[in-house]
Amino acid sequence: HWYGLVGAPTDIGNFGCGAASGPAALRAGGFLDRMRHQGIVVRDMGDAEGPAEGTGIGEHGIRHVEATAAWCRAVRDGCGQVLADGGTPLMVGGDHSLALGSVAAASAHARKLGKPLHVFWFDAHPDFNTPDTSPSGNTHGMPMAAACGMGHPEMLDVGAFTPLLHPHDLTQFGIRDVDHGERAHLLRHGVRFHEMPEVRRAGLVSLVAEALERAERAGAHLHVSFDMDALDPEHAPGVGTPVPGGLTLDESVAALRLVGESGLTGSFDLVELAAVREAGGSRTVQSALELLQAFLRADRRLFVEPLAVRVA
Ligand code: DIR
Ligand code: MN
Ligand code: MN
Ligand code: MN
Repeated sequence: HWYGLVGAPTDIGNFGCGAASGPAALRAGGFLDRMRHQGIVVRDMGDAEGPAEGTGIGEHGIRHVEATAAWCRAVRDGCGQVLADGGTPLMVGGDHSLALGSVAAASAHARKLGKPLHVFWFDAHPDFNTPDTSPSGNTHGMPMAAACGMGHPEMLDVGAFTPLLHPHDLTQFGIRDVDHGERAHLLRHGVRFHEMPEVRRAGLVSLVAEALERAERAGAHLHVSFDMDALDPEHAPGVGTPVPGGLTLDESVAALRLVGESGLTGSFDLVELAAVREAGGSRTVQSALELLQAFLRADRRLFVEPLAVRVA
C-alpha cells in the first residue's frame, strides 16, 4: 500500500488567502523525509496545475468559478491517477474548493468498486453554501454542497456524474461558523454536522468512532478532508479564516490515529495551510506534520509488506 502526494498550490477559492503556499511549506517542513525515516514511503506526484488568474465575478455573484473548476479537474486527474495505480491520494492544498476535485476522483473510484462514498470533513466551516446562500461568493465555501449535487453548473460538472456524494454519507467535525442559509441546507439534507458544543460534550474521538462504524458497516470508500482551520488558532494560526474555539491538536491527532487504524481511508485532503500568514513562525506547518504523521503511522496497510531498507 502506498500514498501519493498531490500538491494543489492555489487559493483560487478564496483569492489571496495564502493557501497557495501550502504544498511548498509542507515539503520545506520536511514532510517526505520525516515519513521516510519512519518507514513510510509517500510518493511525491508533484503539483497539479491550473490558472494563475481568477476568472472574475460571474452572473451568480461567485468569484472565479471557471478557474476553480479548472483547478478541481486537475486535482481530480492527479488523485484519479494515484487511485488507478492502486495508491491512496494525499491532496495538499490549496484552499478547500479543491476538495471537489479529490472527492470527484474518490467517488468515481468508489463507484467502480461498487462501494458507497463516505466523507469525513474536519473544518470550522461546513463548506455547504450554494450561490444562493453564500455571503462571500468564495468557492471554498461551496465544495460539499456541489459534491451533493447543489451549486453552480461549472462545479457540478467537475465529476463524471452528479451527485458525487449522498448528504447522509457526509459527517462533519469541529464546525463553529455556519452561514444562515447554509444551516438550512445542512438540516434539510440531513448532513451530520458536529458543532463544537457537541464535540466538547461527546468528545471528538467518540464521534469519529461512531462515524467509522457507519462507514465500516456500509463497506465504504472513506474520503477524509482536513481543513487546517478546524484546529484552534492556537495550533494553526496560519490559515485564511481562523475561528476561535476550535479543536485541540491532541484530540485531532487522536481522532486521525483512529481513522488511520480503521484502514478504511481511500483518499485524504489536507487543505487551507496558509503558512505565509503566520508571522515569523511555523506552528501551522508543525501541526500539519503531526496530523499527517498520526494518520499515516496508524495505517497498518502501510506495514503489511516489509519495506526495503533505504540507504541514503
Ligand atoms: C464562509 C467561509 N462560510 C464562506 N468559509 C470558509 O465564505 O462561504 N471555509 N472559510 O473554509
Ligand atoms: Mn473548509
Ligand atoms: Mn474552514
Ligand atoms: Mn475554506
